[in-house]
Amino acid sequence: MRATNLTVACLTNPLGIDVRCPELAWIDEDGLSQSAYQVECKDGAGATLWDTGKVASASMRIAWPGAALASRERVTWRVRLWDDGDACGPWSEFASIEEGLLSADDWCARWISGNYDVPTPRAGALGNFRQMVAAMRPASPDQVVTEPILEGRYPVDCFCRAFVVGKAPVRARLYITACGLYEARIDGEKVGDLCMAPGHTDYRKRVQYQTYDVTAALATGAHELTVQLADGWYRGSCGAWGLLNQYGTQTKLLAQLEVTYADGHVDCVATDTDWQWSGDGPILFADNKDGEMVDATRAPSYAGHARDARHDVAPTASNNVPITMHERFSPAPALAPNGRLLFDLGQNIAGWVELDFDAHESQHVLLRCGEMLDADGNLTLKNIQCSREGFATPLQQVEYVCREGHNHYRTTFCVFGFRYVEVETNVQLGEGSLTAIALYSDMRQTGSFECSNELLNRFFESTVWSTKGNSLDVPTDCPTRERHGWSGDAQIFFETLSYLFDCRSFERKWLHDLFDWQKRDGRLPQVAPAGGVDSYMRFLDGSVGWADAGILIPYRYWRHYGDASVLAELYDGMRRYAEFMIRRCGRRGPFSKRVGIHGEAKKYLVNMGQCYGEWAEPADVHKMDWKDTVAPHPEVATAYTDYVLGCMAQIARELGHEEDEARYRQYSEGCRLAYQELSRLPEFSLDTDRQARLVRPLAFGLLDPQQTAYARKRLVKACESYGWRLGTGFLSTPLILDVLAKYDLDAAYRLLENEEMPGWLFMPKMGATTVWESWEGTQAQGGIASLNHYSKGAVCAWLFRVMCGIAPDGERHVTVAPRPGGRFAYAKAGYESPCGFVGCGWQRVEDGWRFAVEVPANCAATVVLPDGSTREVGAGVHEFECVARAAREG
Ligand code: RAM
Repeated sequence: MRATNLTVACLTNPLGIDVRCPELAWIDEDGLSQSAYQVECKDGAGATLWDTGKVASASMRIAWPGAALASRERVTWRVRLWDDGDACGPWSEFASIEEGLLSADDWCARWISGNYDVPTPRAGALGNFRQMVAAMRPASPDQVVTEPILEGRYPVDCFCRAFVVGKAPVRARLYITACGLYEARIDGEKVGDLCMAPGHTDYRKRVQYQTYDVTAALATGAHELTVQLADGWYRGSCGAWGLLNQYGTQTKLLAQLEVTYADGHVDCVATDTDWQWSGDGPILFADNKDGEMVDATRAPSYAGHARDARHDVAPTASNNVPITMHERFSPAPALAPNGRLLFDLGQNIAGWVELDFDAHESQHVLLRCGEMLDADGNLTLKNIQCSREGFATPLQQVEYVCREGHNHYRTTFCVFGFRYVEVETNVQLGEGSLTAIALYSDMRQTGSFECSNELLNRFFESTVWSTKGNSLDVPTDCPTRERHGWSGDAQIFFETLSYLFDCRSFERKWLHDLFDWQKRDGRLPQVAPAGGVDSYMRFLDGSVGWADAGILIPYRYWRHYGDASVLAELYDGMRRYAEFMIRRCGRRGPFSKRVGIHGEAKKYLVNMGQCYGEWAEPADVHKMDWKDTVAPHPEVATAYTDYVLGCMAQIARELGHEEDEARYRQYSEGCRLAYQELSRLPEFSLDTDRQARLVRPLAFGLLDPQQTAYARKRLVKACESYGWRLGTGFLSTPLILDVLAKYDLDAAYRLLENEEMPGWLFMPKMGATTVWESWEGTQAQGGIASLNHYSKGAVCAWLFRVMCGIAPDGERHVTVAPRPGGRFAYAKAGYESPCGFVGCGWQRVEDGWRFAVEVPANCAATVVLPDGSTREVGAGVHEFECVARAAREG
């Protein structure tokens, strides 16, 4: 038996983390069960730092047993295992850990900026609004940009520092970050493969630095470290209206190159005012959303010097996977009806564009990226743009001026959401000259699914693609219009995400973004990191279903990964949010309508505070108007307060906070009582065709037995009367199949297999390659609707957990309870859990079903078959058959 996939704080061979006592974990291979392990850790010189010796244990992870790691410390470690027969396996390969700079004192570098004055913008929300209306960018998407440098925006800063390496170094590290986006090069070669660094945080509170191993780039001799610095999220456009200067006005850079020699001597090249600077490089304009203007005939002069800058936040490591380049698409161009070149990737992605071609100096290329074609077959950005007279964003365009000879362009400081690229140019661009590159946080894909319904397979793939397109250091709603870290979207999608990808470090980083925002009253936001949120939306911070992410994601993280450390890490903030929820109980606000419930129940009714409610049900089920976001939603808010505080009680119990547990339980139960009373009122009656109204209380167990029985029947009737289409909105769509499957599996499958709008399978039927924001596609919301919005893909968790029955429950154990049904001939799902691969597939046979279940080494599973029979099995592949009731004929 041997250990593979060695990880440190959920990362593989991390370089530059700041976890001083990281957890170590591995996966067992070749064997049934582990009886003991030994972990050995060595320092840089190969001397043993600690050795656990043979430890009789089946655990595949250990808390750091040694002394806390120090700044820059690099160690290697390996594992060997004993199996159930006490046979000792071979040592694993060595894995490594290297700490970054752990304290502010480790930085000798100084923050620097470009040497130009940036006027202080008008402060506050109104300032943002005016700025938005003042619209300093080019007008309509159809207008060719002619002005190279736009008012109020600055070209990319170019910094340069020459240095000499006297003798061959044994180790060289570049520690670097920015308020803005940086790209560093040594002697013209890009350092590392990270993109859009240093990533997205609220830079006023948290700045992430990266660590690069640049030893191989530094032979003895003269070198040049150059860095380009762009606006990025820091002062470039954020949110639907592209608000500027969300975190500051002056972009800044901090870099420290440490070159270590064999004798222990360290040379340090650090940012200071000696660094050369100029603003005359090839990138004249760069904005995350609007694109780039590049003049390839230009090269930076570095004629000036950097200026001293300040930033009072000590940089920290992100301890997260980086944003990197992934899939590449090189389609052949076609001629669009408007006479322009059109490249169709065949897949909607978020990413970059790369061009390779020959041209003469001053020829040009203008390309524009979008998700859809209009009725004539030409590219349109209508569905993703917010526009007003003379202003539209995102532009998602690149204007490129060629140099003589070969031209190579690749996006550096923006990201586009697109399937189509439209090009206007006077150069020859043929097949192979344009490549689109998907860009996303480098999470390992862990989930796969396949079944006999091709549309469902395509919907699943669309969900995977929407996940990729919306994982850019932050889980976003869409990669085009808003690009916000919406807390509601992340909350409803978390379970699906945790099957599809190893999202542990990614989500943990984002939870810090969420709590970075937290207000003194405990409120959590609708969007994190802060920034780009229009002022009229601010009242919706604290909305149930959205802000609840601060409790629901850590809760589900713990449940799914069996790792409670996330709870302990965030508990203070979670508790403050729970108290914020509790304070809304029994109170009324200015827009609260009277709800006629009395006595004890009244104390727990949540009829205060704005919230999104169910949000975005199909228009013929509930047409939203402005009142939906202004008035409280007592039904939704009371339900979520019960559910979230119920989760919080379990968390408090796990962490041993007994008083808290009792308090949250009391409020959770009180809310349930209030909900039952509310459901007896005519205006909140359970006699409704609104599916969400019935799904919610059934999912959260809010009703008394009589009400429950009624609601169950009524829900089936509601589905029936809506033609077995989905009538739920944002919050209940991920819950409806679970609710139905509990007592009427056929009903769940009928809804899943529905191909009409609104329905999941309607999207692939219409050719979608990513998940749409609206059931109606772009027909909804006045035509403004993203085609790359993962939230409706949250149903995929059901495919893993119920349809194929894979439900991780704690370390080294999984329950596998597949529930075949519908018109499916077969289905299979695989999930690379932190303990190894779990698979379950089923196939319809003559009089029932045949199942295959795969359990990873050193794990056990409880297999529950549809006939109710249960078996405990160990590692390996197991096959079962079971006679089933007659399946619904297709
Ligand atoms: C939309 C977003 C998001 C949702 C909010 C309330 O604009 O796209 O999906 O969470 O509104």
